[in-house]
Amino acid sequence: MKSKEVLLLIKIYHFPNTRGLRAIWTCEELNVPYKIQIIDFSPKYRFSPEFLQISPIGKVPILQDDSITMSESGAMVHYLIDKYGAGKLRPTIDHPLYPTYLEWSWFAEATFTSSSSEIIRHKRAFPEDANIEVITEFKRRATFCLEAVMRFLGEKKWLLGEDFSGADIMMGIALTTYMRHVAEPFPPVMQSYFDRLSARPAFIRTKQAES
Ligand SMILES: N[C@@H](CCC(=O)N[C@@H](CS)C(=O)NCC(=O)O)C(=O)O
Repeated sequence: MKSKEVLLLIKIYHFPNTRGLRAIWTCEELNVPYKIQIIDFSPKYRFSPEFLQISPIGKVPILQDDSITMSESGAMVHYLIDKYGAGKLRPTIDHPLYPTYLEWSWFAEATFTSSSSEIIRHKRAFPEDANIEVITEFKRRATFCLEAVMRFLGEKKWLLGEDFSGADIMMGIALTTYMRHVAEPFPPVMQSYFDRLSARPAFIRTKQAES
C-alpha cells in the first residue's frame, strides 16, 4: 500500500497498468491526497465474498471516498473533478465545449477501450485457443476508434483545444490500453498527443505511484 500524504481520505483499489490510472492521474492533476491499494488480481480474490462486497462484478478500479464506493473509472474521474477540482479540468455546464468534454470522455471508455478490452477478454477466456479472427476484428474496431480520435484532434493540443481536461485523462488511458493490447504503432498525430500526455508531471507521478 502506498501513501501520498498522512491525511488520506480517498482509497483507490488498483492493479498496475489498468483503468485505476484514471482516478490516480486525476488526483495527481488536482493535488488531492489518496492512497492506492494494489489488489491480488487473481479471479480467486476478485470473486471472493470480501472483494465482491466493494466491487459488484469483481473488477478494478474501486474508489472509496468516505462513505462513497464507486466502480466505474470514468465516473470516478468526473466525480473527483466535480468535487475537488474547483473548476479545473472541465468546462462549465453552460460552456459550448461541455458536450464535447462528455462525448470524448464516454467515447474513450464505452467505445474505444471496450474494443481493445475484447482482445484481453478473449485471450483470457481462451488461453489455449484464442481465435485470430476475433482478435483481428477487435483490433480493427479499436483502430477505427483511434482514427476517429485522430481526425477530431487534428492540430489541437488537447481534445478541447488549449485546455487539458478530464476527457484527455480518459483518452490517455484508452491509448495506453490500445498500445498494450492492439500493439500497432501510433500515427504521428496520435504519437505527439500521447507524448504530450505522458510528459505531464501528474502523469509521470501517476506511473511512479503505481509501481
Ligand atoms: N468500465 C469499467 C471497466 C473495469 C474493468 O474492466 N477493469 C479491468 C481492469 S482495467 C478488470 O478488472 N478486469 C477483470 C475482468 O474483466 O474480469 C471501468 O471503466 O472502470
